[in-house]
Amino acid sequence: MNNLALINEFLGQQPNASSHGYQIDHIIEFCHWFMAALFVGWSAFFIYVLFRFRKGRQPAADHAGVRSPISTHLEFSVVLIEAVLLLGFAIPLWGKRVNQFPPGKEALLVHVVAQQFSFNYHLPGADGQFGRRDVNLVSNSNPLGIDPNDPAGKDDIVTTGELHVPVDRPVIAELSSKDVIHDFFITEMRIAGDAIPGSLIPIWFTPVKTGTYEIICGQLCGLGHYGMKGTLVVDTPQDYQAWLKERAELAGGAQSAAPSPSPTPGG
Ligand SMILES: [Cu+2]
Repeated sequence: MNNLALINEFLGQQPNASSHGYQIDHIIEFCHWFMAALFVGWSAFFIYVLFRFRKGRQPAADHAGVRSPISTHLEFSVVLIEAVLLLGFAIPLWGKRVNQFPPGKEALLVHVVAQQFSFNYHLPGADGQFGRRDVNLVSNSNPLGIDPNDPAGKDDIVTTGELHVPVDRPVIAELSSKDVIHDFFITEMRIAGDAIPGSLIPIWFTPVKTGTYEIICGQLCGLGHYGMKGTLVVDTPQDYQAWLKERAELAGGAQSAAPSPSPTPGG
């Protein structure tokens, strides 16, 4: 990390843990420095004006105002820099995120279903097929309404609160919501996407550092919004396989034992 990037850290940004995050960090870093320069410039100008046009020196108003063209040039430069930031960097970067998804087999596909006030995750299990979901089958013990008669859903894994993914493999999270608009936001992965009822919205990222990261809801979604958090654990491939196995065993046990679901926080 170069010294200029320290402004992001100074302003409280979490360290990046995704493959594309450095591009976003560069833009944020440039914006911070640009805003810092504007802040210093405008503040200096304001203080100068207070002093230069004080009543003692300027008893009568000058109706012609400023004659120097410098302010016009400065204003134009600010607009130009902002246009370059937006059209040259921000929009192309966004275009890459939404148009260049990793090809099917390479990425791990997870269905993320948001609800007040937690995130549920649906994984396809060993067969790689997602079971059918039906809103009419949603219950406390079946939060995603997975059809028990669909063979593809038999080995599916459903978890709430904690999601594990392997390091260095692209993850596509397909976002949806059971109630209101939520936002699936992982700051370290430099990714966020709204979860909107009636829509399936895919987002993707590639984690490059193992560790535990916080997932937060980025939309004010109700009284329990503050507590709508989850955990993303980026595992080594071996740890990830172990987690999958553990979840699969739990799911198998759950079908026969049918334990009561854990309460959701703030709900
Ligand atoms: Cu929410």
